[in-house]
Amino acid sequence: MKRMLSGIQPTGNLHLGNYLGALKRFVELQDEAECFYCVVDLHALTVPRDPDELREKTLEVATLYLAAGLDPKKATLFVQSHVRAHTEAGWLLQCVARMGELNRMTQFKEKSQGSDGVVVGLYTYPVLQAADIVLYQADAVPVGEDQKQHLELARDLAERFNNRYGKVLTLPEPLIGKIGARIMGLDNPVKKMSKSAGSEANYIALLDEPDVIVKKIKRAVTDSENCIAYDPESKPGISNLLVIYSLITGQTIEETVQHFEGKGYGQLKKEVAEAVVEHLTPIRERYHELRQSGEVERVLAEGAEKASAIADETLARMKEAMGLVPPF
Ligand code: AQP
Repeated sequence: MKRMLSGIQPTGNLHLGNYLGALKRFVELQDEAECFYCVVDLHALTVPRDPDELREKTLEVATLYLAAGLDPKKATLFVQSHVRAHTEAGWLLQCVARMGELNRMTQFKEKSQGSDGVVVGLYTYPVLQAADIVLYQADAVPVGEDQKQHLELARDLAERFNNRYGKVLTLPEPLIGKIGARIMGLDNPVKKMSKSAGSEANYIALLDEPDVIVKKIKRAVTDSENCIAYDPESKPGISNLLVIYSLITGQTIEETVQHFEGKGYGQLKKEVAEAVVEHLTPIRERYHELRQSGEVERVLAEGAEKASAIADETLARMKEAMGLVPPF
């Protein structure tokens, strides 16, 4: 059975892009593979955060994992900072990674925008991400398109480690959906939907109330042609709505386009909003039930124990291969 690892940062409101590009797929994969899913709270520290908000958001993401359908009997759910091996393995891989390859990371360039004020962790976090993955000897990592470059780095680091110190680490493959790997911002459909987008009109949060969802989709930027067709290059807004509808309803893009043939943009927006509201309502309701129950903390404690057992074993093998002296 293949092993998968992935994570989501507790950096803001989890949105439909995170759901369709990652979380929904996490749920599907739990029946096919041995899955480890974490809330990557250490990654969130790469940008200054209010400590209370970080605590709150970490539990929020973990609760959304459960509310969206992840089952702790099938998948191991944990918080990254609860498994100490991550930071240690991160250091070991920093001693394998090269400045040149980190300089090429486009996410760092975008998020730092050349400023001297960014923290060192933002620069080195792709290496910590590589450590997250190799510790579990993951064969595959389900992510959205934006993480592809980081995944390539993780694979390169694992390969370099193995070439230098002997075969210890599994080389991970990115698992990127053919469609939905890049849900675009509603207010700006040429850029990806993002938690850190300036405006809330950019995204549909998984916990948005139905009236908010309807309003945001109604205001989504489209074009002036009034012709429904799937063409991400020339019709990014309409194509984005079609992708959302198709992933939520389980129809192909072709079936979706056919369904909307001859209809206007108003009808498209209405039906997309209805489908999204119908899909997200049970998740939002379950989320609120779970947050009151204390169940999440229990699941995370159990998950950290299971994850640590595997991560500690790989870490010991890495240390031994590198020439560190036991006890590990
Ligand atoms: N727009 C998107 N479409 C499809 N997948 C997406 N993902 C993120 N945005 C989209 C996928 O969601 C997973 C978790 O992402 P993350 O929280 O670790 O960080 P991110 O990729 O940086 O997400 P955001 O929303 O853009 O957060 P901020 O604004 O904080 O940087 C990943 O698998 C990601 O690919």
